[in-house]
Amino acid sequence: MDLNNIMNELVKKHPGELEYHQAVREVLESIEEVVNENPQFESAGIIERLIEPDRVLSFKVPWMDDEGKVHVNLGYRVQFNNAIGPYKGGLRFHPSVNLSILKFLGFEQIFKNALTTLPMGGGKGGSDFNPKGKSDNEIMRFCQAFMLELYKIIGPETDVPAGDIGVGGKEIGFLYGMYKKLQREHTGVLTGKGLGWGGSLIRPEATGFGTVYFAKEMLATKNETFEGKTVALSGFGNVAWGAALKIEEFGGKVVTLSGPDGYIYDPAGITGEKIEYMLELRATNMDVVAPYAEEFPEATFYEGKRPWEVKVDVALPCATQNEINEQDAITLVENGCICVAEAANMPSTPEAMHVFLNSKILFGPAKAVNAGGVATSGLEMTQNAMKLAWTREEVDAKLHQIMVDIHEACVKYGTQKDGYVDYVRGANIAGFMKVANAMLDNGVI
Ligand code: NDP
Ligand code: 2IT
Repeated sequence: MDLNNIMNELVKKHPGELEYHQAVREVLESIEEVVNENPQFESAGIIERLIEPDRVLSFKVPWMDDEGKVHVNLGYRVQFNNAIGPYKGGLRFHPSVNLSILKFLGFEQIFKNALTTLPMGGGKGGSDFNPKGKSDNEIMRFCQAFMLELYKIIGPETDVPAGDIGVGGKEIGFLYGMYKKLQREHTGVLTGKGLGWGGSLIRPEATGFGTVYFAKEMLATKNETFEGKTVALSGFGNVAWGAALKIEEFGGKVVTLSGPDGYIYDPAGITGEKIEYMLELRATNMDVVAPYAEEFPEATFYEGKRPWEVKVDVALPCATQNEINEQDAITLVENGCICVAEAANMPSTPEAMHVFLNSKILFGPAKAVNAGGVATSGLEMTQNAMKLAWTREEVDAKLHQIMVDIHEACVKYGTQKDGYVDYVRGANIAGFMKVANAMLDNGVI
């Protein structure tokens, strides 16, 4: 495989799509060796077919605000690869959303979903709609307008969207309502649904819980646990919330969270009611964490900064892509951080990732670490198909087992000669082999 040539061609075809190039390059670097060992992949054009989405739907979303003014946003769905199951992946509503970001997310999703062991292909969608400061009625009208286009290409056996940044239970409810009206069917076409209309227990907590289950396995390889460890979290959304709950249960102490305005350092620990306060803060739709320090005076707010300067044992980025740069990574390592597990998608820049890998600390990449979210979406699809609901304990036990299995797959494919586990390589190779073999079996399509 000629990696540089493939990358040059990709960049030429899709100039300026930097996040997409970044995600593809990372995977190709990891799998180069196994591709070279398997000439059947090369002759079947597996790499060239894998790095280009099957199709992209792009549409405009006109909607009316509470004052009667009309706005036009852009909407997308990237159906990347369905070799092992229906397209599956979240919807992101954030002003930064563009095709490059959705293609990077859709591409990552292919391998992440393969790692879950469940039959799901990869996809992603979203809009540059900014939920910040919008009323519930405005969000409802936007979601309805978005679904008026999206419904044409999704379905419970075709493509099953879910939440991501800016899309939680409320938005899924509005989207589902419109889909149901248009298609006149009540099926598992979206995941992250409310418990009363087809949702699964544990789905809201799943990404955060799964992250901590995975990090626990990583720590165990060094005979370590969360007990007594300090943990830095970024973000203050759904994923950060679930992670904080589970870290508290495992005896760790979360000392930071962050938003676009800066970060909070709470040396007393973000526990109990403070974790619930995080959700309240998020629900205000105002994109700020500063009020936390007013509510809990033992905490300090650092404006415009990121939490990676705080001395901690474990770091779990839970906000967004490229939120840890090279200098942040150096600071974390110099401060004695022993484990970084990516709950957000692609939160470390390539330079930061190299710092972590070169210093041989435990480093878990997003597609393995945060796979618990989509895995539980897969469990929601199973429950919908069976038309029954599992208990909290049943779903949690399945999620836990899936994370243990993903960890094992990473160790199997990522252990180096010196015994160091390169989880990036492990996750990329394990996910790739499954998808590539399915593509081979299905012929050139
Ligand atoms: P939420 O919208 O609930 O929270 C996202 C958090 O990140 C918010 O605090 C948000 O603040 C912050 N954030 C977003 N963009 C930026 C930015 N540019 N700079 C600083 N902070 C930012 O989303 P989730 O918790 O669902 O998602 C968090 C991460 O986890 C994302 O990377 C997502 O892709 C990933 N993920 C989510 C899964 C899920 O099931 N929800 C599953 C797997 C991964 P604000 O909105 O104010 O900018
Ligand atoms: O990035 C992700 O894996 C998600 N946002 C969850 C996707 C899903 O379909 O549950």
